[in-house]
Amino acid sequence: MNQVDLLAERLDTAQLNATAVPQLSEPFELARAYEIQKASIARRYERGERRIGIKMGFTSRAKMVQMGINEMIWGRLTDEMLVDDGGTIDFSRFVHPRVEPEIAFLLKAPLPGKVTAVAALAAVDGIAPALEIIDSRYENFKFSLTDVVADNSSSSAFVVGSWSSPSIDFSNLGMILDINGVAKQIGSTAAIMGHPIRSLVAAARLAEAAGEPLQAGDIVMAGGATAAEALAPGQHVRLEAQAIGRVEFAVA
Ligand code: OOG
Ligand code: MG
Repeated sequence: MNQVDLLAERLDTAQLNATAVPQLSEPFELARAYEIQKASIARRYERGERRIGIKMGFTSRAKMVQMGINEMIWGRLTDEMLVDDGGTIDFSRFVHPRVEPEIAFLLKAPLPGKVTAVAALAAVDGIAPALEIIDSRYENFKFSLTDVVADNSSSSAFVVGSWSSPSIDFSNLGMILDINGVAKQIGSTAAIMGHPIRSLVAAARLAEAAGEPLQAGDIVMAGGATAAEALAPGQHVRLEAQAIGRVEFAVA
């Protein structure tokens, strides 16, 4: 097996078994990290999972500061990662999951390569409050830029609320991440690159550069607006977003 396939298998197995692995440590280029991500996701596709969109990471200062990484990243989302709004996740399926408040886009048209914010908005069918459950496969949730990219940018599950029309001004909507009735993080969609549409513009560029341009029907997660919060069994997690509603799940 070559190095890419070997590391892809290691990370995929860590995800399947919910057991942490050491950081990859060998230095390699960012492009190599994305190759490992692609090979690891290919293993999931071989098991019958289907790509349903992509997620953006480190699109807010709060996330960059929390994890010490200053570069935007992306990862693939599969149907298996999607949790019903109001559903329950099984804590034992994860290593050390965290949750963060996001906004999701649903596309009604392809979004190739370099597009303007106006063109990106025109391709959006709906926007929704969303919760991303991130779970690093690395010990102690510690990683370098290339480590996290190889690990599909910590993607593990996500919950999407009801879709609203993108004609709503979503540049600065208040967000409250509440766990067991306590507000843990308070933020705004403005924390996502000043306006979440910029995250979609970047997503279109990065997906195209990887040879997988965004398609109609794709979901794009814009990235956490605040720092992430650790999850534990017994929690009930809810995001209340101004004007576009709420989304929630429980941890068993
Ligand atoms: C990496 C994933 C970052 C976001 O929304 O910024 C991310 C991580 O923090 O583990 O999903
Ligand atoms: Mg995220």
